[in-house]
Amino acid sequence: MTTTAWDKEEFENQLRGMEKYYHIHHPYHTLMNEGKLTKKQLQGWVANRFYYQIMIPIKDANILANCPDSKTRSIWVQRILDHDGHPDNEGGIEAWIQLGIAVGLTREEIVSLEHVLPAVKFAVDGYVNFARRAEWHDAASSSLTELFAPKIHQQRLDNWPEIYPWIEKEGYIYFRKRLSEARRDVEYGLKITLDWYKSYEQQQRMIEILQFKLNVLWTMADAMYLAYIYNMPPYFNIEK
Ligand code: AHQ
Repeated sequence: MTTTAWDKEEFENQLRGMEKYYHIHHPYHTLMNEGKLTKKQLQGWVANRFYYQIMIPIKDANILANCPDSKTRSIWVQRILDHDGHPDNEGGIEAWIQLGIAVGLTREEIVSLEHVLPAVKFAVDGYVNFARRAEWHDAASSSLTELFAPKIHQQRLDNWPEIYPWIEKEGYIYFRKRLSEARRDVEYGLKITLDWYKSYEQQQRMIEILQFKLNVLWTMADAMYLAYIYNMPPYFNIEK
């Protein structure tokens, strides 16, 4: 029995309906947004998310490598420049390092990746490896968790100065930058997705892909919760 495909409006509504699984609702992020994280717990989040940030351009470069359409590549390439930077803009990776320094980490310990938890690395590598081997529409569509990102960036910009007054102002550069970039990226990513997945079965595949990426983000927060809230980092109970 074939099920009728959703029209584009319903398809977008179905995708937006997955917001309830977004990591803004993860306990680590609700504690963060309520000002209940210690400086160490916030530093742990920034240091671990740095691995996600530096792997995003690698993920996007794999999408470019798999995409045969030059017009699409000419638009998608902006994502790499946004993170790696270019002559007149230092880029999001450097802005994330500024966030790390603003919360009291050193540049060296951020870029060394010494704080990155194994499960965070597995989740991020799972995302990058998915993008490496997936058909490029599937990989491009997996970025659509950013449908929900502007709200989480705005939350940090609105709330942190009051609940974490000790964070230096340079820490906000990344979130301000990402607000407009995420909106622009989502507009193009959504067009690719709504145009590509035509049958009901294809649309269900896209729902699965978005759930996979939601799982990546949720799992990263799970690892940080275990390590920094429950104080149970890997091998915490093993005699050195
Ligand atoms: O800073 C983020 C970012 O650059 C990206 C790229 C995009 C992708 O290609 O998957 N997703 C993403 C996200 C960023 N920040 C996250 C946050 O909570 O700060 C949200 C995340 C996303 O929603 O996928």
